[in-house]
Parts: sequence; C-alpha cells; structure tokens
Amino acid sequence: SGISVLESKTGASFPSVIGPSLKLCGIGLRKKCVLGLKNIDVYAFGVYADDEEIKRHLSEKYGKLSASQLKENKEFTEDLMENDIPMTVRLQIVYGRLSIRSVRSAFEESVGSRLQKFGGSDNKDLLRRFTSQFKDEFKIPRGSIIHLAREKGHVLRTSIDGQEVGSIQSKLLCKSVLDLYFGDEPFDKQAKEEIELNMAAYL
Ligand code: DAO
Ligand code: DAO
Ligand code: DAO
Repeated sequence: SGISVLESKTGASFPSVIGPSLKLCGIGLRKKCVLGLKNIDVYAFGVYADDEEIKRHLSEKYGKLSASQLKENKEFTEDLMENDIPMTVRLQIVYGRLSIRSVRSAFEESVGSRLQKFGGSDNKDLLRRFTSQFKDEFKIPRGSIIHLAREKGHVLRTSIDGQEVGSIQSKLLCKSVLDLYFGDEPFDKQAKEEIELNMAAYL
C-alpha cells in the first residue's frame, strides 16, 4: 500500500489503488483555453477501473487480441464505456481560482456535447439535474479532490474531498463523462492511450 504516481507537470499525486478494487490505469491533464489565448491547467486526473470486472465483461470478446491491437480498436473503447464496469475518475484541482459558475459552464459544454453526441438533443433536463447539484456555496480550492465514480448499475456518484455531492443513475451520463477522458476527442491524448493499454492488459 501507499504507492502513488505523480503527474509530471503539476506534481499531483495519484494512489495506485483506491478502495478495495480500483486500479490506476492512466493519468493526464485537463487544460482549458481562456479568452482564446492562453491555456490554463485546470486539474490533473487519474482514471481507475476494476480489473476483475473488465476481465469478466470483456475477455471473451477481446481476450485473443494483443494490447497493441486493442489500442486502435474503437469497439473496445465503446465497450469499456458502455458495460457495467466500476470506474472512477479522480480529479485533483490545480487551478487556484475556480468558481462554481465556471465549473457549471465548463461542464455543460464538455459533458453537454457528449450527451448530445450519444443521446440526441432531448437531455437538457438530465444535464440540468446534474449541474443543479453544484451549489454556489461549494468551494473547490487548489488541491481539492473530486471523484466521479461509476458504480454498479450505471450510477454516477460525485464527491468532493470525500463528501458526497450527489448521485444519478444514468447509463448515458456515465458514458458521457468517461468519454471526456478516453473517448474520441479526449482532454489528453497520451492519457487516453495509456488508459486503454492498461485496461487491455487486464483481459
Ligand atoms: O477563471 O474564467 C476563469 C477560467 C476558469 C476555467 C474553468 C474551467 C473549468 C473546468 C471544469 C472544472 C471541473 C472541476
Ligand atoms: O472537465 O469539463 C470537465 C468536466 C469535469 C467534470 C467535473 C465535475 C465536477 C463536479 C463538481 C461539483 C462541484 C460542486
Ligand atoms: O472541500 O471545500 C471543499 C468542498 C466541500 C463541498 C462539500 C459538498 C457537500 C455536499 C453535501 C450535500 C449533500 C447533498
């Protein structure tokens, strides 16, 4: 126990295991371009998954392929995002002046575009249900740890520094959140590759 991995640019530290069974599969950086001119580092992230559950759900279908064959395999990515496999994205905030308003609007832009991509246009309600959990009085200073956990049954549970913010049962929402980190247009391409290679190695 006690082993952790550092994100090189920010020094954010990620335990290699969280809870009883979630293993670190890759780490990366979420940047955001502000005012069309400069990139700020908003948070470092680590993606965790239950290795046994990946194996249980996907080894029959993909077990004969090598990790490098699976790296370019879109169907494998889709299956990782769609199956009922527990995964957690752990965010460590590195930007010091994050307001809840900007979190809400970034979320509506990033997750909103995925909800639209996967679910068509009539999920404004779902999105609002989720962002309404982000109360203005919450504070997310530098160093805050946010967990976005997909639990069994496609429940997305959100917590900040160990305090639960809320949970929503939605397969579409879970998939949309995971897509930010290892979908088609991920926040960090190198992280996506690392995540998929490690997940493939669990088969
Ligand atoms: O101060 O206007 C500003 C820049 C804020 C950028 C905020 C990006 C928020 C990204 C989502 C963070 C989720 C925890
Ligand atoms: O980086 O664009 C993005 C999406 C990140 C998801 C962040 C969810 C943050 C939930 C915070 C609750 C704040 C009270
Ligand atoms: O660490 O400063 C911080 C952020 C604390 C946010 C706490 C959120 C607590 C939410 C409880 C609401 C229950 C529905």
